[in-house]
Amino acid sequence: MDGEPDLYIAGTWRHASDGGTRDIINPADGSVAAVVDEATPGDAREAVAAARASFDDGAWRATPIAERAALLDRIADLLQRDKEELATLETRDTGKTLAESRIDIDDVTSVFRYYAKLVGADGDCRVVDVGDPAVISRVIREPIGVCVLIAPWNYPLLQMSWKIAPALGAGCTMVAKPSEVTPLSTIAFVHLLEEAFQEFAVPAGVVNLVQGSGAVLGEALTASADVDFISFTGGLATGQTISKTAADNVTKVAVELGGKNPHIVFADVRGTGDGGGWDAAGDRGLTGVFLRSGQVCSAGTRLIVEESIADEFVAAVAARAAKITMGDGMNPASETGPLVSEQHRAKVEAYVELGISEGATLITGGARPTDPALAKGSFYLPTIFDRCDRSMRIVQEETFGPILTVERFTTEAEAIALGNDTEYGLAAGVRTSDMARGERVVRALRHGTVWLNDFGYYTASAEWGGFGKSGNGRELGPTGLAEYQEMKHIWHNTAPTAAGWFKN
Ligand code: TXE
Repeated sequence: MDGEPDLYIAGTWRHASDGGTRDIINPADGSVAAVVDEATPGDAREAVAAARASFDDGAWRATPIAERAALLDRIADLLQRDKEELATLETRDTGKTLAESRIDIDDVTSVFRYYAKLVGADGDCRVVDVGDPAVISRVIREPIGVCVLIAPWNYPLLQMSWKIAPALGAGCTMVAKPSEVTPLSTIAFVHLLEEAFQEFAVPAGVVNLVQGSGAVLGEALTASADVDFISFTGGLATGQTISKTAADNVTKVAVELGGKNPHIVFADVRGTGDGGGWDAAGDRGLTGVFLRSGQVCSAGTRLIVEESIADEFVAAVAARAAKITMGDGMNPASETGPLVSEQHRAKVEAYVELGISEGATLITGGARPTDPALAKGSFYLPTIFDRCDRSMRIVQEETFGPILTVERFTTEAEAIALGNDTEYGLAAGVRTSDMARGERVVRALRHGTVWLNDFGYYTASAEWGGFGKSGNGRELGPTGLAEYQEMKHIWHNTAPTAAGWFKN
């Protein structure tokens, strides 16, 4: 960053081999937040080769599990020590508020703590009875090998931590590539890792870091026969490209590709029962989509409301949406920041134009803010479209911006059908005070996470991932570790005999 080398390959920091750099823009005011090295495909190939050599050397995967667990715990300690620095970088880079960035760093810490415990507790072995007392049969887990970890720009360090923590815990080696839009926190984090690695004498090449354009580096990272596993979080089109490329080498791929997440609200939220009532439902409907200006893969962008309360409910949410305080994430008064870039705002604006042309009713937002203090940033007002239906692209496609669409239903069956009528399937929310109905609906919804009378939460110990085109594979939880492991069945005959099948 800013003249210091930013690529970390085989345990050495270096500049890009062609001297290339990229300006990293602060989306709150359009200023240059930092200048970072931009890797070439050759640099990316070297990073993969370094990870391969380090894995094949065998020293890292032979490290005792307890030591790997202690390393993860140490990384968690250092994350807390450097929390303010990392959170500030995240805010400058993504535009999110400092309060959110601090929560992100706490969440990153929890991920490392969780995998420290899980890895340490994992016996790694299942004994199988094959019906012959002379045979010792066991199934063990081994690290999958060289991993390529590609992260997006909305939760740069958090998404990367969901990959690096289990990969390290499993004994893999890796090449990490953050989004070229938001590499700053990951660069700082790899410096932190280096400090922990020195304390634990981790061999060179276990973690390698390149940053730069995915389109330019993609092939070097995903078409290599030296790569055993690719974990990708990002857009659907990129996930499809990576999956196709990886297929040539039959490389395992796990992809998390976003969502178009329904938030179903039944009329009985008026009650005071378990549903938490009207205000909580409206508040979660608002926060579920406008937190981080909708740049969240699990954002509740489709509000599906029972017809009898729809007018009043939507009016209440819209009134609050219009009062959200936008501003620079470093200003404690800001409730939400800008979109991540000018290009992304242009995409969101195109979706708003589309919604209008498709005949949806714009009831709030639909424009840039007029406050001159926000003129240099890529801000966009919280926007709500009422009277939407499933034929509209704004209801089907991920806009990844502060756009809420409203659909209405009259029966439970209709609500379920609407909730499942998406090619995605990452997350969904259900609001009701009727717990029997709540249980029926959450079970009927085909989504990876379903919240009943809540919205947006996750925890390191529960799996995260999607049905349908939201992706395949899971992150977090025990499955998030298993993705980085191969299973090996060892059949040991302690009293060898000839098979005697062939007579001559
Ligand atoms: O994502 P990309 P973009 C969605 C959201 C957004 C859309 C596009 O709808 O509007 O995706 O965003 C790297 N080979 N999500 O264009 O391109 C890239 O450098 C290898 C959902 O920013 O998918 C970055 O590191 N890598 C999402 C990462 O892929 C490639 C979060 C993601 O970028 C590559 C963000 C290639 N050919 C956006 N091309 C979520 N699931 O949470 C790009 N990359």
